[in-house]
Amino acid sequence: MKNKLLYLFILFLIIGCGNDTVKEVIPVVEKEPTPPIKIERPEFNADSAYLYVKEQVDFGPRFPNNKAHGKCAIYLENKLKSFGLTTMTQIGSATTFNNQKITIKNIIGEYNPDAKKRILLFAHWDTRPFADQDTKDMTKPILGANDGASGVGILMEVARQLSINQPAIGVDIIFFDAEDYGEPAGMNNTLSETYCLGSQYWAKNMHKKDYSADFGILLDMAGNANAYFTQEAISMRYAPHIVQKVWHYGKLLGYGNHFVNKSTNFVGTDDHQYVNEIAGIPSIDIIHYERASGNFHSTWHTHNDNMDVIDKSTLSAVGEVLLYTIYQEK
Ligand code: AHN
Ligand code: ZN
Repeated sequence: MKNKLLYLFILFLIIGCGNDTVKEVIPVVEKEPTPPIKIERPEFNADSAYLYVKEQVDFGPRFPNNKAHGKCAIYLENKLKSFGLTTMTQIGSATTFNNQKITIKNIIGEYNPDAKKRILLFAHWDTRPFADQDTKDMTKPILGANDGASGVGILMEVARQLSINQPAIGVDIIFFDAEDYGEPAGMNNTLSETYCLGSQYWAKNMHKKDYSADFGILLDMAGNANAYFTQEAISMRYAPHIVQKVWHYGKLLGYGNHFVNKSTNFVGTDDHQYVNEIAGIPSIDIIHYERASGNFHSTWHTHNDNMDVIDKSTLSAVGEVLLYTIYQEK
């Protein structure tokens, strides 16, 4: 009885109140927070990548026909072989812009040589025989820690990881020679063809008859701190879908600060141009863009391109994105 009265009283209260005080009660359902996308981060050891960069730099400047170049070529092939890749050194010849006859050594490693579906990873391993962007000792050769050794060091650690965690596809790694024996700027307008002599040689004389890969990724000057990789023009012309895919993975892994949504037009060329145009493999270039100058890294073609430039967190970012890309392919 007492309860009934209470109900009536409450009912009376509700009816008696105006619309402005009685609010429709919407049940609040606690919304589940959207779970963060779970990304399986591939294993990549920046310390070993750094060591592979340093071991190259420790040989000294490495340009065609010099002694350190010969020693480093053996080191690179042996290292790839030690990770279980099928290796070879492709020997070729070329004439440089200043009429030097050079022997080209392209170092090649195949992972899963019988797999039909393949991707190609590449970087140049030679270093510039002069320091034309420096203000002193311009005729002396540079160490090329970033311009040369960085891309190779990252790919070497990628190769080591592939031997531990096997991918579903085949992966080819090529360290191109004689990328950086090109003519200094301002001499003539056929300048760009004097660069990338190793990749031009390979594209015209592939190491296997009818060699093909689904796509290619070039690393060049990808080891400095705060690296800023833009979507570069040659990559966007020939392989925009690969740029989009790799940059998307970069963001997924939390490296949107490196893999930025900005397109740029670099001055000059790079090895991927010939892999695209002669070998017909859609290929992209992961290369740092210097915002202050709109050019390459500030130490480019100077004696400051030494181990001080190399940053382990950049090596990790690039290496993880590459491995993630490989493991996503089926
Ligand atoms: C030119 O300067 C024409 N190309 C630059 C390509 C390059 C040099 N990448 C690294 N070093
Ligand atoms: Zn260079």
